[in-house]
Amino acid sequence: MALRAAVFDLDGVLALPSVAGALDRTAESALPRGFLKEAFRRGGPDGSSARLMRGEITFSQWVPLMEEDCRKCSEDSGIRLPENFSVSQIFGKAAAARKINHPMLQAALALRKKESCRIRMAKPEPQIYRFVLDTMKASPSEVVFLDDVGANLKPARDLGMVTILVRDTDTALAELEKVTGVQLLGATAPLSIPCNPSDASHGYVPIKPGVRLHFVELGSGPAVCLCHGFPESWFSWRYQIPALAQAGFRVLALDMKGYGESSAPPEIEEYSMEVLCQEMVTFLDKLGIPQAVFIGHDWGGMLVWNMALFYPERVRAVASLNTPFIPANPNVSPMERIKANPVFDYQLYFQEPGVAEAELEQNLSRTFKSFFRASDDMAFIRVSRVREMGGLLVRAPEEPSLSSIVTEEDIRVYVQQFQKSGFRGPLNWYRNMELNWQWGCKAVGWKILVPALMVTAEKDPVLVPEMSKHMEDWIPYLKRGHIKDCGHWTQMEKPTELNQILTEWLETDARDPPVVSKL
Ligand code: CPU
Repeated sequence: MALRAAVFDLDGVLALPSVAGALDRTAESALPRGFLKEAFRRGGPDGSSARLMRGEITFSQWVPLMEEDCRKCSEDSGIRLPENFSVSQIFGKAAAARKINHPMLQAALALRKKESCRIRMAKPEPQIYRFVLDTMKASPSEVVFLDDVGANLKPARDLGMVTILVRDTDTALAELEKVTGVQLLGATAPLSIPCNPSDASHGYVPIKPGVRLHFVELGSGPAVCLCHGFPESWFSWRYQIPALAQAGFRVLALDMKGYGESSAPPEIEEYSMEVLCQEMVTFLDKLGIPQAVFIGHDWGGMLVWNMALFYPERVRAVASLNTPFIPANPNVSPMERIKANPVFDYQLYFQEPGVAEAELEQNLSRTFKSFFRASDDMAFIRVSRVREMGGLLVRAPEEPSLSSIVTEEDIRVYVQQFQKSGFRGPLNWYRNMELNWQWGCKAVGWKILVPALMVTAEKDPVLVPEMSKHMEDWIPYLKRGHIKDCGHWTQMEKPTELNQILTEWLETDARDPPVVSKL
């Protein structure tokens, strides 16, 4: 009979190293082999460890009981416990060191079957195997069962399941490949699973009368604020939110001012960098967050560099995708600079209130399908000679094809987000060039010394990597990431590559608590 279900043990198979394995090593170094296992088994099905495995008691309730079991085993066997013996330390360390076994989880996803619940049974009790079969409505011969403990495989085998003893990931995956006929090896890329708007936790922070900021939150640990660009949404971080939360951070993905469920006041000056940054500080104040890591893309990137420059005491670390940090030049007005670069022509088109709003709001689905395209997709918008052509979307078909970087459902989310406030607030971010420059001139000569990361995208036609070449002059300890074959929409075009860069940087440069809290 063909296999229909693969059942993966968690500890030691989907998460590594196993706590049991760590136990063995501890026992090898400090205690005779088998001592801790013996203590673990003490009391049989009514013992403390069996109750822990069935979820009847918590880890912290179990620790003193296990200490007691160890003491009794020591008395019975005459084996002396080491002086600094601590169950909490042994298990706590092992549990903290555990990491998701990505190739194995990737294989589980590839097989697209998963099963997990608290059922108050523990392996190798025979009922748990029958429970799995009932839940999956599968017969034993349709199931392959993976565990790193041989004793747990026996009842499965006795029932007629195929079993795989997991000693190392590659060998186990090779066996799983053989029995399922599904290619699983080589699928080692870290996961990038998007989050779904209706499953997310949504928060709302009142900033000042008439202005609130909306955000989606996931995870616990140091706070990480994700700031999107034009014309996007908190949803642009859908692939990053679960990955950064999984890496041990409290992720807050904002709808920036003017977007989605955040307020969108009509006045242009409400969107100057100075006001936007002040409001981000209020956002932290009202949530009681002394410092956060700020990660921004596009206009969000511009905002996070300014946060690092003007409010370094609130910035644990800063990262920008695509947008370089270029200090204001007091001798060159911003309009002069924009006019000097043909790819910024669309920004001149954006200046007249109402014009771009009318074009971009006319058919939201067409607007987003035209914008959100991969670097190698057919381009429907051109950023230069926009005024001369009479608009941004003049070359876009009425029904643009769907790019590989979005689904129809993704487009529906963006359309729904923009139905509330349209493009006026988002376009107002472009209409404060002079004010932003004056504010930026106050910081001439200042350096950014908080941990910083610049991620360039090889094929962004506007924010080209070359623009970032002088950043080390102002950010001497800058770290860098670069993503090949990536256009402007970095988070959705290369989620796996980006998640890898961000999690590695966060783990090394933003993990520890801040040295000082300035609140
Ligand atoms: C161009 C035109 C329409 C829609 C999207 C784009 N971002 C892609 C680029 C939009 C943008 O203009 N960013 C600013 C950010 C601050 C620095 C200058 C560029």
